[in-house]
Amino acid sequence: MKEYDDKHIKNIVLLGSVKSGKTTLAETMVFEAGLIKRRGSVEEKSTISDYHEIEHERGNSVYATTLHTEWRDYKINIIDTPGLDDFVGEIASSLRVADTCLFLFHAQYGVEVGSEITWNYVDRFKKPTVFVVNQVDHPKADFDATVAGIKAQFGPAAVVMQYPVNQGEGFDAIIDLLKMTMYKFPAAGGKPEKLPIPAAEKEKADQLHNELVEKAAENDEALMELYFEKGSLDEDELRQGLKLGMLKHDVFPIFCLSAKKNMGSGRLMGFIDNVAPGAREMLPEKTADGKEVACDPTKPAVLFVFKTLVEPFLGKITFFRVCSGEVSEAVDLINHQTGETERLNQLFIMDGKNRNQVKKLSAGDIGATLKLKGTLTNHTLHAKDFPVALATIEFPEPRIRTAVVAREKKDEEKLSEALRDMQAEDPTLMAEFAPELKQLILWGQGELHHSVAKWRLEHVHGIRVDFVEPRIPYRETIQKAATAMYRHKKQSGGAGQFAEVHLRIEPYVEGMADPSGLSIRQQEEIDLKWGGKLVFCNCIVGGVIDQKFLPSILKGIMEKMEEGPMTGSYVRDVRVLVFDGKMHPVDSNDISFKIAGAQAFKEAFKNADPLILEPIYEMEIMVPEELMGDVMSDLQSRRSIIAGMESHGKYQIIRATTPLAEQYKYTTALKSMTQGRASFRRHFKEYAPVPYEVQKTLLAKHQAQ
Ligand SMILES: Nc1nc2c(ncn2[C@@H]2O[C@H](COP(=O)(O)OP(=O)(O)OP(=O)(O)O)[C@@H](O)[C@H]2O)c(=O)[nH]1
Ligand SMILES: [Mg+2]
Repeated sequence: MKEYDDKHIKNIVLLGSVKSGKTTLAETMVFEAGLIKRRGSVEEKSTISDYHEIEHERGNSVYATTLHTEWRDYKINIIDTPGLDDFVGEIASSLRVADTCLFLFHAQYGVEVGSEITWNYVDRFKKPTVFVVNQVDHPKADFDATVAGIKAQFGPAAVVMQYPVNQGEGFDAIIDLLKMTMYKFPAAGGKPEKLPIPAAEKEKADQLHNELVEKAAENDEALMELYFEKGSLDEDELRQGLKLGMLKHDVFPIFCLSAKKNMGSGRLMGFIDNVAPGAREMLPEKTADGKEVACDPTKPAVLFVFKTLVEPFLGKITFFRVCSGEVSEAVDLINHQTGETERLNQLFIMDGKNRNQVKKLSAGDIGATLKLKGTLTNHTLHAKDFPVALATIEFPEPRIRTAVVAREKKDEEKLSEALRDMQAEDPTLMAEFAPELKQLILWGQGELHHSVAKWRLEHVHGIRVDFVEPRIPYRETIQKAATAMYRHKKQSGGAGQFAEVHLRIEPYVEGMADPSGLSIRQQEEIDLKWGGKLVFCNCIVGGVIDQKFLPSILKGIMEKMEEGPMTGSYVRDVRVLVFDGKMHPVDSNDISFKIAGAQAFKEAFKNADPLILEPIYEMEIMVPEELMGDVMSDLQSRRSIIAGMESHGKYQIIRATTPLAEQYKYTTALKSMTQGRASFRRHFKEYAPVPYEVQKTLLAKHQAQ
């Protein structure tokens, strides 16, 4: 394979909604460059990028895949990402190492709901962006409406660079406003004929050309002066202005093409070569503590690991970007996070599952290696005397949960290990054993994300599992004060046991008054690890219980707080006042007071008007206007309180609060209600009392258990 230096490498990431044509475009870009003889298709399950079995099964990309093409003197590294928002983690990591984003839209659907989430990431990193309106050959393609949608959503920085002359099924020509040329494609696509702009299009093309020139000039004073002097800019000046604007996130050129018919990909690649900023033109990489690492091949080597993947038969692949310096085969680097030396025995440029072995990789390039043991996503590998830790990828928090059960008991340990490995590969998955629920909980981005995890457990790790409804982390509390006493007395043979505890419990609220009729001698305020508080007060008078037994009483109470009297859930927000009791000079000991404390607490709890609390989440659902009614009535059937609605272009944002217990499989429900055209975010809000009927059911269920 030809070697490219840092000045001839461009790194792009393909982003955009589901089925906008990212994978097809990646394939076309490789084919058009002559690197493959036959162009694969998503339908035939033969693309370079979607090579995983699960992607074939689903017909969607699931993993971000790296591949490359070569156009003129440049190597273009491409990362093809999945459009489904279940796989937003793949977008976050790809964006971290790409320089320019190609943001695709389907010309029939325009700006779709998922774009918003992806755009939040692009905007956060301020990566240069090109909008690509794909599928202009679609019978219902509407380029102008898509452009209007893009401008409404992403602002006036979006500027038309090309437009289709005859969109729809007969599409075969594009007018390019930088070159002021018409590109007419042969029926099979590929290399176009360059023609003058036809008279009928002249006026429109001139007007759009002027808009483009103004946009390019805006970004540089010298260019602005030139523009005022000459009334125009030449091609090179335009390119310069566009590049500056793209670097500042002030210009987003809009291209159009048909990836499927291979009409327009060559011109797009030409633009990437000539205008899209290269690795050296980007802002320097930042270290975790804010220092800069310039993309410079003459400096010591620094690699950032953005992805790891375990493939059957191949083992672990580690994907990295060379941020500084150069690496050659068999180089030893230090993993900053583990302090271990890792040897990169072989270096590869990955095209999907195909490995192209290379001797060296230079700053700005993206490559991979095999068999690194302790290196994970977000780690930095650096030359011996150049210790740096690069800023890491911030992955989105998981949105939904499920409980995982191994079908066979013997697999339980293997399951925990496999989940640990999968988490290292995909930090948007999170597995934890929840002691209060007594379940292994797997958090993820959506049900599809979960089902991919299940598929991997079965097919890669050989563990058959069931995903079951996770229990709800309820809480218990009280609504009024109650008093109780408990005497623990045991006389059997040897040493006896004796303890008597009298206590009062009260609902705890922030800043509550001191208790009436009791005076607190000592008070301990405990922030419970499951939320809320326990305030434990010693109100003993006259030493009826020795000071030394109070920790044991507290221990007994904590046991009941950890396994509440009603449903076995954690208890929160209680003040306990121990005010009386009795000791025996010989038989009293720690264990007796622990038992008496626990039992007195349990007794008092029953009489204190106990209440079950459930977790409530704030939901934000973005949905096309015409589907709002369905989504609202579904929310109401889930005991939600609608907090408001707000319109956002052709979408409505519904805000609601919904109990966690009503959200099982919500992403699937929402997908099927809206054919995947809605998205939602949620975060924990508070614990709130369950309705009376629900409490009754929960109590009955617990008693039956
Ligand atoms: N007519 C037409 N169809 C296209 C074009 N580009 C892609 N398609 C088809 O659109 C479908 C989706 O294409 P993909 O390339 O898988 O889209 P994607 O954006 O990678 O989709 P995800 O990975 O699921 O997000 C496939 O059936 C493609 O053949 C195009 O330019 N014109
Ligand atoms: Mg795809």
